[in-house]
Amino acid sequence: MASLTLDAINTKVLKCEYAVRGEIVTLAQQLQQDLQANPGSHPFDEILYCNIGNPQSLGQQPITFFREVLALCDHPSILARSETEGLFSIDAIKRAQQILDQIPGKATGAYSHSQGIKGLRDTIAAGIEARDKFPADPNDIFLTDGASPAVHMMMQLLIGSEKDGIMCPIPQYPLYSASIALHGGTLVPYYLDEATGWGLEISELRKQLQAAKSWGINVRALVVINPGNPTGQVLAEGNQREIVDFCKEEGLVLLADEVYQENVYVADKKFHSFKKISRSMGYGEEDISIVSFQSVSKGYHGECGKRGGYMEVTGFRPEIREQIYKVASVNLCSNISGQILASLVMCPPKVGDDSYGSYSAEKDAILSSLARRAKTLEDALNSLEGVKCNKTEGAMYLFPRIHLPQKAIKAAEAAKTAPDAFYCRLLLNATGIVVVPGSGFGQVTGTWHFRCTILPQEEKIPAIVSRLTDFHKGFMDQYRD
Ligand code: DCS
Repeated sequence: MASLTLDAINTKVLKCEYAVRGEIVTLAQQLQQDLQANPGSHPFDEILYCNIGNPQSLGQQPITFFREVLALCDHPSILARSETEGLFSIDAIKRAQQILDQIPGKATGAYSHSQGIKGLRDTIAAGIEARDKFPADPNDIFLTDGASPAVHMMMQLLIGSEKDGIMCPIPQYPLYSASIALHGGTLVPYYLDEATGWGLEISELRKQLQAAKSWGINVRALVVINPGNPTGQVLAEGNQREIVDFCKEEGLVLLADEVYQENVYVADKKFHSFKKISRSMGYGEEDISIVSFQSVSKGYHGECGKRGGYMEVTGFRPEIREQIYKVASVNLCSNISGQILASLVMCPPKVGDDSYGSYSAEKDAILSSLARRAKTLEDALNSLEGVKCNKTEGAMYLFPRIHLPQKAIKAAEAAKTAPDAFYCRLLLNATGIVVVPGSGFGQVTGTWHFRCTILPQEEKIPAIVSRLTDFHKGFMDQYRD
């Protein structure tokens, strides 16, 4: 046996947990192998992965325009062929040419500037300006391999020891708890209020900040995920203003996770970036530090595997910016396909462009289908005994609360597992549906939840609803107190 033992490795790695790909998913993979080897070996014929926000793995098709541009950039010799004009849309050809002209040597196989290709950052800044109606500076953009490395980079910058605290919502997307653990900081929780649709109360922020200070924690930043993961709420503008004021007064960096900015499904809510809100309040660079995270993985495009994203970093002193640049440069640069996609996401075809019709039809079909799926699943969950599910206003998830009977909680204890994990495991074994226990995201002690994505293709939703309903009825019949 090799000599390295668990007690010799970094304890921060041992402490770090990431439930979205945790034990329930490992079990699902085993069941899938069983099904392949022995069809009919389980009471279902396929595994339905509702555990991860990975739309294309469940059949969502990529946006044609985006892939045309990517293909042309990656194999520019196609641009010289006479038949290309018949095969690709005119604006995709034009955009690919423009992008290639912005890349030194027209080489997508070369390293770029550590913040990303300047021309692409110009496009992204223009896209942010068009979205927010406030100026954006291409030098504030750091292109990254998805939002995850950007979050890690900021944690690396902000956390020196366990005395450094980062305020995070509970429930939260476990990238935050995991990266705080990996960097050895302290997660300072603030609880979202389930009873008010996962409301974010400033009084709760104040209370938790004071508590952390009293333990000697230096709180450096506040994470806000808007639209929320796993909770699906979209913040009201007034609430965002209060959050901006809170960060400004307390001198906290506002880490604004805005990766679901395109995923809003309700007419009475709109996405507003925190930078726009703060600028509209008259605050400038000197008043507040904001980092906005964006990704190509989410929205209507769902290009998770391409690993593209950026952070827009505003309100930092030049000497801190240099340090961020240094950290970015240690990674050399993010991948070029992801960089190109980030520029396309922030600057898609416009009215009058050749691709506009197909682009907007594809986008609208995906977003309106997601909204219908969310509503159908939410209604189904709310019809179950002891289940209460807030509305999915945005993002890609439902996070229902399950009131588990004492008998089920005792059975979970006997099985040495958390009650919500117990429920999720039985659900998987009975139906093939993979969801993530609420404990992976954090929840008020004594309450139990699970997270289910709204991503399975629409024609699969009725089967999911009926399997889930049958399972839940059976579960309650077995465990009702
Ligand atoms: N921020 C939030 C709120 C996310 O939900 C995710 C991914 C990320 C950042 C990071 O994504 P990228 O690195 O791909 O840009 N969401 C995970 C989830 O909950 N399910 O799938 C992945």
